Amino acid sequence: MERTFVMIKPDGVQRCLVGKVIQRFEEKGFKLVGAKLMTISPELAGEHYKEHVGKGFYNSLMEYITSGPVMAMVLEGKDVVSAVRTVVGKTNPLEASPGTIRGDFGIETGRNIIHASDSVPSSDREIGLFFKPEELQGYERIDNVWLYE
Ligand code: D4T
Repeated sequence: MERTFVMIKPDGVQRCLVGKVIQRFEEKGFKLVGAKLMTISPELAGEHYKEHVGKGFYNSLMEYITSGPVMAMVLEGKDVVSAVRTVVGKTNPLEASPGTIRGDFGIETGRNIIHASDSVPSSDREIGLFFKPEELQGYERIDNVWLYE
């Protein structure tokens, strides 16, 4: 089954949105297979966001993402990469639809609460950056037969 990497950013942790955000994914039907509260090192931040090196917002993005603890997670489910991006909403929270996490909880792109992988190759790379294989749990949700046809 497909997996994706999701991270509640320092603003989401500071604003006590961790529970609400995880609840949305759980209620949607996605399975939480890994989770940890951690502070990202500058090295890990640089690796994670290496595609943005040289962009105008890069330095402020590095400062923001390393400024406090984040909640890193791995979710599993059918088409979970694109489905989670839909639940998360557009990068700019003011453009994100109501009902999405960014649309409901945020205002600015530089404080947009949450990250989610944008493709299967990205999710593989990001899960590998943040989690060791033994930190991911294999189990079956008890409601699995009611989530999947
Ligand atoms: P992430 O990667 O955090 O899930 O965000 P997105 O996938 O939705 O958006 P992105 O890769 O284009 O941007 C990564 C990260 O940089 C911040 N950012 C982005 C910013 O501060 N100013 C900007 O103009 C842009 C485009 C927000 C998310």
